[in-house]
Amino acid sequence: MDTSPDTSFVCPIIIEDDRTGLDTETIRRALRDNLLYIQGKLPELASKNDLYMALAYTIRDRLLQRWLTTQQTYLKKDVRTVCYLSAEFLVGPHLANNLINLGIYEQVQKAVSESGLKLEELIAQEEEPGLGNGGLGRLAACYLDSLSTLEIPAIGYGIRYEFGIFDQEIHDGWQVEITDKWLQYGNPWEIARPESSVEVKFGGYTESYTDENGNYRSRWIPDYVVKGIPYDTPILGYRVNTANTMRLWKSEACESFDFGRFNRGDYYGAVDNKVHSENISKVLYPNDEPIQGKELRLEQQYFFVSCSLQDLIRIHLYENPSLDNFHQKWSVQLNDTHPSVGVAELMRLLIDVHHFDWDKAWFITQNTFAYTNHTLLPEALEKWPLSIFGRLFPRLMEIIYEINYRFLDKIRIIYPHDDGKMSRLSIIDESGEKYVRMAHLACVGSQAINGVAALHTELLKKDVLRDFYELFPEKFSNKTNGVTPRRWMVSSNPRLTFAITEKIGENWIKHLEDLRGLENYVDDGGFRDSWRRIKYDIKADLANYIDKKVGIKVDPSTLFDVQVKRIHEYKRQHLNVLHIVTLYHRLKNNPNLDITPRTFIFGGKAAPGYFMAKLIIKLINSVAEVIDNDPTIGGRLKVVFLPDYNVTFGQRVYPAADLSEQISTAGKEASGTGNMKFSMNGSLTIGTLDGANIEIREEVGAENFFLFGLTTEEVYAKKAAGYNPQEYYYHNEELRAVLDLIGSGFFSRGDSSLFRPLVDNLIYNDPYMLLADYQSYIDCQEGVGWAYKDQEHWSRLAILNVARMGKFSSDRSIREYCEEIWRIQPVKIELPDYIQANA
Ligand code: GL2
Repeated sequence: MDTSPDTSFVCPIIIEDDRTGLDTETIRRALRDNLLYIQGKLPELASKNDLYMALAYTIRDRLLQRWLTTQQTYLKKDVRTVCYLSAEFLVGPHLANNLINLGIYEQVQKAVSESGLKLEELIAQEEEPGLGNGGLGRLAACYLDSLSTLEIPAIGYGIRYEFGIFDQEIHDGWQVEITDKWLQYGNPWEIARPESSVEVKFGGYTESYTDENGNYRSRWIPDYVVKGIPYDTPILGYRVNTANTMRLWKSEACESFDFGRFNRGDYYGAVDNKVHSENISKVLYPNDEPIQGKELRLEQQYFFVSCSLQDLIRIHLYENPSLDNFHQKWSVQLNDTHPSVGVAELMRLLIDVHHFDWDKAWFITQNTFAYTNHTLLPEALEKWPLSIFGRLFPRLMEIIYEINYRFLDKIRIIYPHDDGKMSRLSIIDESGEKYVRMAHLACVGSQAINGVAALHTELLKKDVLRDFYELFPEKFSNKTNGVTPRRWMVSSNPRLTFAITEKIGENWIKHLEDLRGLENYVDDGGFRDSWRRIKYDIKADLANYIDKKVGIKVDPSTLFDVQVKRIHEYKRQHLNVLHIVTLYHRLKNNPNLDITPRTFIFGGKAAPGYFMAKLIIKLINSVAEVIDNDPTIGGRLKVVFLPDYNVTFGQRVYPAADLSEQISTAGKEASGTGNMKFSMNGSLTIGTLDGANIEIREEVGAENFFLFGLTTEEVYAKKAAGYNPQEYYYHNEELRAVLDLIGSGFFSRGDSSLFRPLVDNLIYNDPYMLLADYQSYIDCQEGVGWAYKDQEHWSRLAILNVARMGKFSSDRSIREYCEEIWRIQPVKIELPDYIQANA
């Protein structure tokens, strides 16, 4: 079958094409058409999902010209392109975002309502692609949005997991994981490109041979070969014509059956290969931090990286005579170490397939890659046992040995007789069982290394990657994370967007620094009034949602105190619980105590194998139940755990929060990005000096931020001096009462063993120093309560928070990457005349 482009086909496109028009009437016609001809449904039998699908196809049609024109322009202009390699892209639902970016929300709303439907209901039909765990995957999605909006040539490469992050249900207070079947009714936003499939080798052995020019070469004879099929999704920028591509790879067997085996009667053996190949892109590993030792995870990483690099090389050779200038045309960003095997794979492709000599290949490789580190947790630094790595990728193992050998040769000259240095820097960890250290491979093979918030980058330099920093300080820089205001303000908070735009125009959506203009209105009583009304309405909507979802009635006039993020001990959801139990305990002792009524809202998934995180979820739900059923509390405290926290739910909850909980142990959260989303939507932060909290506080002003807890230095010092949580337990009566209450079985129907592991862990171990930060947190929360009572004052702080969040747009982050790491310029995309321009 011939799948190459056939240039003899000439067919002009008609101007008033139903697939490109942006006016209400054309959209209405197109919607009806797609319902009939794509969904195959008559209107009277169409389900909401059919209508959603018809609308999604209608909108996708309007992206296609922009997308194809973008790709064509890139090819014609032979541009430099950034390629973002990420094992996760947590993009969230596409429909509403595309409507906003195209500027046709109102037209579509009208077109839909003329057909007797509600746009919001159709938007709610979309099954979100949960192809990520949390912050890291969501950051990749925000960056794709900004890359397109800033008109930067870019491709995002990842894995098209058939099953994304699990859906979470709560049964009897416990998390239960349900398979995420996001593809079961089809995905209208993607286009499969089987004609661009590539093959990836696994296992087997290598052999050397002499080529026709007398050069020694290595050949990889694999055990099996897996096919990667790309699925493309257009990512449109905000009110620009640029639509970049997110290309996700699905794995398949090269042959459906191994006929040799089949004929020999080994039916199961023949099917085995197919099953194994398809398994590679089957499921996202649901751990927030790297997974150690799971062979399939390593296969996933190599699979998508090899597919992507082969794809880049093919695109490159389409426009360029050789790969000599590969590094001048592509900048490949490694989103954490998950894709860092790419360093060895590009070397292999250049040397084995394209016959470069080592030095030239290494020059190109080093100048192609850049590496972002996303974690400070030592246990999260990814390393793979040599035994697994070498068995799966025998040729890459040889290449890594060679890279390491040459690298250590240089180190020996710089630091003679320093064996400690050598073993600390080595890509191979030889201290016990041998491992490949992925961060070391990434550092050695990249031209730039960055952290994701100022503190994080400093700690990388001082601690985690210290030896590398000493060796090549010029490679290191900080790129503080950001989030896209298109999704996290415009799409998720239309009421606030309207109120802001009414005052300062709409420029802020693309230039978030312009929010500063809001400071002029902070003294305007009328503005503060409407600000509060808006917040109240949004909270009332969330209250309805909570009632529908979990059957708990909450009062929108109470302080909405929210912590939504992955459940992890270092994020300290249980510190939040200690505060709740403290308030409860105080109210029990003094029923007339004057406290600010609060609704505590939690959301987040625990890794399925993470016992303590799951116990924290159970604790939250148990405390919620007891407090809710205690008439003496009289609604002054409510605790809600909302199941299945995801992007869609995030869009609902950030706008409704009054208080954002960012309470990780200082020095543990690399950056955080939820902290930014809350603050942009006018909630105040209670937080430690950790990750991007520090920069948020710097921007919004110390007086507009509730700070508590130990600093990173204090944490280190306390640990070094032999931290003993029991001292806090014995010296702080209230803390002891709270821990004892939890340990006594009071919240667990008398079962005093249930929360024992959690309580004991705090009293005798407390690795995340909750007890050390407890009093400071409780005092700070008291300040929050008082501040909230003065609503005028609170609104002032909230407005100032929003006004000063300009720095945290992902547009700013992407500009910094472009200028300082990628050296890539924007490229304007001009649509052909017959396409109707954006609104
Ligand atoms: C994380 C960090 O934990 C988080 O602090 C950071 O904001 C994001 C994005 O840089 O990256 N690292 C990581 O492995 N996950 C994160 O969310 N999963």
